Amino acid sequence: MKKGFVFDLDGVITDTAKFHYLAWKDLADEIGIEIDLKFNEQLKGISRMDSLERILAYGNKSDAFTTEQKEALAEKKNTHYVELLQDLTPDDLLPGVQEFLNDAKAQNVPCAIASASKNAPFILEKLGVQDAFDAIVDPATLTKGKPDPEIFVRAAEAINITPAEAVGFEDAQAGLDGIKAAGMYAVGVYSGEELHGADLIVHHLTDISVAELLQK
Ligand code: B16
Ligand code: MG
Repeated sequence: MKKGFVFDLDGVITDTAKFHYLAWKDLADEIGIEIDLKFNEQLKGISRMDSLERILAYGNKSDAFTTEQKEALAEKKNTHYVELLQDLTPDDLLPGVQEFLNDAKAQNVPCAIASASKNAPFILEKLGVQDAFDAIVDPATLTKGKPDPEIFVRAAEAINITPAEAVGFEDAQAGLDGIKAAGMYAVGVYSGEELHGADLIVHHLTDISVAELLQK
């Protein structure tokens, strides 16, 4: 019997991966590194600085910048990314999300966000669903990023349930690995890339109900 839900944001609640990609691609172009959509899959669920490090390693430029320069590059990408987020509206919620969250609220099932994004509160506000969540883990307070289970354990704690009592939702392999390592029931949200180790795979939240998941 499950008692609460823990959601990843990008790829589960909304698709911000396309904006991350545009902003990273622009920055990578500027420093002479060519990235494509296939490479972008590796950045899903990975923190901003770790994403930058992966791009630099991909272009054999890991040692070409100082820490300060890397911070400035990450900041520049984020400024562009936040510009791209300005036009987000509730229409950008992925299919079934609004209905699922309404249902959870109606049944008093607590919901938390476990996203690597420091922009999560702003994105949820733009989508008009900030009140649907009882907690948002602040990724700045974490010692390790996904696939470490820390963010998921902290999310369960924040809604006063144990990881074993939680259902976690993720679209990225790093996140799914974290959910399983935390000891939660894992729902993989399929977005075109193969996912391994999920207890259940769905295409959209329309494929499952709150009542059904609480029985798991
Ligand atoms: P920010 P999630 C992740 O969101 C994205 O998938 C990943 O591409 C991004 O680098 C990370 O957030 C950090 O985002 O730069 O906004 O802090 O999938 O964990 O919801
Ligand atoms: Mg994600």
